[in-house]
Amino acid sequence: WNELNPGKEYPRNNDGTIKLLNKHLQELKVDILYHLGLDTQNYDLPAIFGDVKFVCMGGTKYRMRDFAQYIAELLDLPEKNKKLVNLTKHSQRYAMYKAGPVLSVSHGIGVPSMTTVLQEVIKLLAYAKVKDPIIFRIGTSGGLDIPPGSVVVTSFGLNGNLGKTFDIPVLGKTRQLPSILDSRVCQEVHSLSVDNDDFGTYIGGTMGADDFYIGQGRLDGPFCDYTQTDKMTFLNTLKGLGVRNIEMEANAFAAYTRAAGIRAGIICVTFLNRLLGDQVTPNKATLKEWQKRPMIVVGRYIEKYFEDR
Ligand code: R2B
Ligand code: URA
Repeated sequence: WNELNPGKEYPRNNDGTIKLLNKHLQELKVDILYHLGLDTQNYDLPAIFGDVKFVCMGGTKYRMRDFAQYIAELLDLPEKNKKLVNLTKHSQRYAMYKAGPVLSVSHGIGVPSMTTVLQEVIKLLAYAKVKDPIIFRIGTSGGLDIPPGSVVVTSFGLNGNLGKTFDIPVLGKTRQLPSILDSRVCQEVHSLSVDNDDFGTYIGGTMGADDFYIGQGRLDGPFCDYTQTDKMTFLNTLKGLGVRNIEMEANAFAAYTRAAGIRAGIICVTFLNRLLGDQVTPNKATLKEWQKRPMIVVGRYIEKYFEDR
């Protein structure tokens, strides 16, 4: 398991609500969720968010608004005819939309931006007394040896040193948190890929890099002191480890959701095949179309969850 969560099971209360593994929180009269622009005193969090079952996170505000709109239509929710409001508008950092039981939250680029909002979302879910939630990341990535436009469902996260951990300095010492995702969620999401989709859906490891350029072995950044051969050796090593795509959050997302004991999945579209190049060349319309693919795949999972109940 790990040091932040030494137990062997998901930390849950008997009713399925989340147990926060931080006893210091009990000393707070009010907890301010600063980046969400919410707090436990001025907002009735159970009334506003208590019915949430799924949280979907992704890089941009626009994409996450589109996703909330898509879910409202898919589940035929009353929100489909309303203008969705950004529930974090007081913070101005991120965006969060609610479509019935689905929260759609932007997280920006990279680990620090993502983990900041993710941790406040985890506290929000606990304060709102949400039961057994599942958190998805729907994102974009560079693929390894699969056609651009493919979807990857992440089976494990990998860091830039090829370890299956998220490494974070805490009080001057680096902790290594395992980057493991719920394998059932991964398999179930993948099983909902459909034969007549016009894209392939793959299961594989995802490297979360701390940089878009040299951190992902690119040759087109402002600095580069390695060769094309070095790059290819590295990408082929990743491929040999079962890595299918590279983005900038997967290992930390897997580690923190696991530390909190919340089931999670990562579903990304690939914008290019990194074995063939570094530049993102498809036009804007194509990229926009491709970004819908993780939404379609996760939408199927959410739709099925409510159909089966
Ligand atoms: C994928 O795309 C972004 C960089 O372009 C980053 O947030 C990621 O993980
Ligand atoms: N996002 C990344 O982090 N890398 C890519 O190659 C494409 C999108």
